[in-house]
Amino acid sequence: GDHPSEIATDNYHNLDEILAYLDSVATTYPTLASTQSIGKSHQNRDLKLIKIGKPGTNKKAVFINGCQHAREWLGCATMVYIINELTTKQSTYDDLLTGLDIYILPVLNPDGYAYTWASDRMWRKTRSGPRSGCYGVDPNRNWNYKWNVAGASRNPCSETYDGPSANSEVETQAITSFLGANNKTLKAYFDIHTYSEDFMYSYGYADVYPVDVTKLKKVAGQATSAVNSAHGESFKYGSITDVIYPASGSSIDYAKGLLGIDYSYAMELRPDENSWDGFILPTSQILDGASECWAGVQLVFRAALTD
Ligand code: ING
Ligand code: ZN
Repeated sequence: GDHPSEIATDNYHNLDEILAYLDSVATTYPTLASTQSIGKSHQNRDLKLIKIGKPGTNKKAVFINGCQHAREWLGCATMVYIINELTTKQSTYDDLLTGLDIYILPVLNPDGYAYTWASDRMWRKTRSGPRSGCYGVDPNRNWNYKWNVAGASRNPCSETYDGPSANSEVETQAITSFLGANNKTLKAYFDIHTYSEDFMYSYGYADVYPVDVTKLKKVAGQATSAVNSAHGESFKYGSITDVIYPASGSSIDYAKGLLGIDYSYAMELRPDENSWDGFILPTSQILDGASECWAGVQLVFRAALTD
């Protein structure tokens, strides 16, 4: 396009395109956005994030990532959508840009994401290994809080293999370091997955709840209403254990349980749970899928801002 940071928000993009887009946004909006590599993947790809916000002091921070699981392409596409919204419609989001530093990591699992473009569209895990002849660890079972407690496998060939040890994956290590270093300012953490249309909070390791579950549940309910109002979908909300299944070692349990980040949520985007090939969402649904997600995320960001 004739604008240096243009990207088609109604299409999927490979890793190189997404990472180049982040740099082009930082170049186009130098006082608003900057990129940073917070580490390297197992295969030496950058874990590149973008920070978006107006200059200021004592700002709160929020963090959101997509594509912890490689095949969940709508998650990465939604990060691109959000970055485009925040940078091209700055007056619409003036409160968020003024009050918050917004950290967006579009592709948490770049090796897996590249593999879904090159070799296997349905790949989920990282690409470390092989162990017992199989590659990859489920990064969302590998975080170092209540690791290997429930809904995770010790089998390296399983889709939910939790790794040889807690925090074994370099990707998990890099993000753990980044979140830990910013823990004082971080007020919200979001992990975006697909699919089955859910808005979830901790915990996933057992049928127990954070001490502030009343607030988490209230804000989740408001955010879910915002999501469903956007395009008439029927997202449900509740704890991971209650809404889907027990799953320990997840990033939101880590963000909530170990770091104590107030508003830690995960979403499962479109389509609903009755779809059988929901990871392969037609491009015609990207904009609606991304914009309804953003409606819910924004509600939480504003709750974090005004809390
Ligand atoms: N679902 C998520 C998974 O890792 C999830 C659900 C989200 C569990 C957040 C725990 C925390 O299994 C998919 N589809 O990946
Ligand atoms: Zn997932």
